[in-house]
Amino acid sequence: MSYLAKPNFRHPSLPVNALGLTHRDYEGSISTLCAGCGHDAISAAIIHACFELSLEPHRIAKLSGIGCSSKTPTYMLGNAHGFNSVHGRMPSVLTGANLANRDLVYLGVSGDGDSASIGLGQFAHAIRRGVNMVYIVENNGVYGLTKGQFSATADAGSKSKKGVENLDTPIDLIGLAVELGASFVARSFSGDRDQLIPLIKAAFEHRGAAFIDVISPCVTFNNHAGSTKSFDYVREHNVALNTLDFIAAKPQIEVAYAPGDTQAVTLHDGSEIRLRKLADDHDFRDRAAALTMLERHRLAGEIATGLIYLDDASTDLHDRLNTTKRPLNSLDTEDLCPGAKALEAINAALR
Ligand SMILES: Cc1ncc(C[n+]2csc(CCOP(=O)(O)OP(=O)(O)O)c2C)c(N)n1
Ligand code: SF4
Ligand SMILES: [Mg+2]
Repeated sequence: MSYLAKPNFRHPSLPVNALGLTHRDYEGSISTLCAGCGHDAISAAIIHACFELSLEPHRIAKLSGIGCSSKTPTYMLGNAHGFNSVHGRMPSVLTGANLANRDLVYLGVSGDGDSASIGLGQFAHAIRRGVNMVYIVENNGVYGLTKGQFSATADAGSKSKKGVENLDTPIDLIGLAVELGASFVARSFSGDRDQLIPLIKAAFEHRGAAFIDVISPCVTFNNHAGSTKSFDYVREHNVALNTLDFIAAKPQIEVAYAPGDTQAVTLHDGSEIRLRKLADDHDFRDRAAALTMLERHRLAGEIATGLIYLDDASTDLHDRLNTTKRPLNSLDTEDLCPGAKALEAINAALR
């Protein structure tokens, strides 16, 4: 059996969101991942973010590739649309689905092997095209599902469980996403729920390619001394750039935030994120500064987390292609065949 259904019973007084749904309505099957895997904490954060945003589960499309990380959509959002694609091919499947039906909320879940190794080209083109999606990489530096080989995000000098040193230069998906034109770029840690949940919520309300790299330790193959993706290493080297609170446009949801030295950013649906800068010098609207900042922390052996880059006036693939505002399955003959007069006008314009 590849999945275990969760029992339906629930506490009668569980809190409900604006849709009258409980947290349980956003859960999926019981996880079959190793106990303590970082990926399960990310699933919990996604579930919580969707519950708090009152997203209608049937309006969410969750897509993934292959890997332990790509299995996780089964463990969340059981009432959403799901597509478990081929290894590294999630971005093109998501792009096609998004073009066909822009009314759904797209969540791409991937791994560092899935996106930085076999799927690197797919990752690059979905990001640079500005596909409206939340793209989450659950980054553990290894191929967990196939028993712990180094992935392309493993740091040079990082040691495998058997003591072998990785000699290759790592790919930093965050730097790459900024370079490629992602309009929302953030990094977080599966062990930091307070930082991760508001980032996921803000990413859902952003229009354009929102990318979140989440360091997610693999407790079975990459959580030892010498690994730079272990729980201990990430806790010791984590430099948070900012703290965030997400303020939903919908009045039913209240979020506490510390007034004072915060900076408010309005997202596309009218929601706000409020950021308190922790590192004095990081301006998340400055693309060039984001790249310099990443390099500075990399050289110091630190992992910069938080909102790294945001273009709050971003566009998405539909804006760029000037596509119809309606899902393709709602178009009828009249829309698709506007008649001889319209055809004559098009032909005249081409003469
Ligand atoms: C075309 C193809 N090549 C190779 C594989 C074998 N394979 C399955 S999962 C995987 C790597 C998964 O690593 P990652 O995306 O980092 O996910 P994790 O298990 O670490 O969460 C590989 C190489 C495959 N399934 N399909
Ligand atoms: S092998 Fe690693 S990545 Fe896969 S479920 Fe276990 S701990 Fe998680
Ligand atoms: Mg991995």
